[in-house]
Amino acid sequence: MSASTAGERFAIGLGGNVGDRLGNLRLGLRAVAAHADDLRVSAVYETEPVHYEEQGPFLNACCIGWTRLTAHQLLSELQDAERTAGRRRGGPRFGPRELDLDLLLYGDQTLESDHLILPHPRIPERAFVLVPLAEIAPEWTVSGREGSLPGTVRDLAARVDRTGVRRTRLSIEAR
Ligand code: PH2
Ligand code: MG
Ligand code: MG
Repeated sequence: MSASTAGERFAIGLGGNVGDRLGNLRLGLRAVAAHADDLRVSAVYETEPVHYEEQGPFLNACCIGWTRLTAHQLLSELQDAERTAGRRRGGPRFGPRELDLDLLLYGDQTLESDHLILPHPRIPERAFVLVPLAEIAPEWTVSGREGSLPGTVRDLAARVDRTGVRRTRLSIEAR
């Protein structure tokens, strides 16, 4: 599938800092791949925890692709994969997790429902999202929310503090 065929473009952030971090990211990517065409995957980064610092470092990556699922259907698949990786709800907000699959962008859709906000509200402040995403989708415009200006992923990535975000030689791409 591509821009000329049916479906919508999505961006997903993958992360985790508990258990087999790389294996869990790969599990998450396989779950996404089952519903995606033209999947592109960033490098894997090791990143210092933000928002809640009493936890170990994360592995983070991003992927983009095209899907025929709606945003809510895709979200439900992501949550299934998080559970398959062993993640259970509870624990501190922003705390340790086996696998986190965040739907970051879905076309140019903006929405705010109980379970899903698009674009993901914390994209502009998160180097662990913007640095990998800028590798694969620098031109994608993130619409401004709550009075903030829209900007491309490249522009947002250029402005964010990337301290604590290290590119690794690890890969989660299916070989
Ligand atoms: N996810 C969080 C909280 N903090 N820090 C890093 N470095 N990477 C993450 O994926 C992350 C985080 C909650 O989703
Ligand atoms: Mg998250
Ligand atoms: Mg999440």
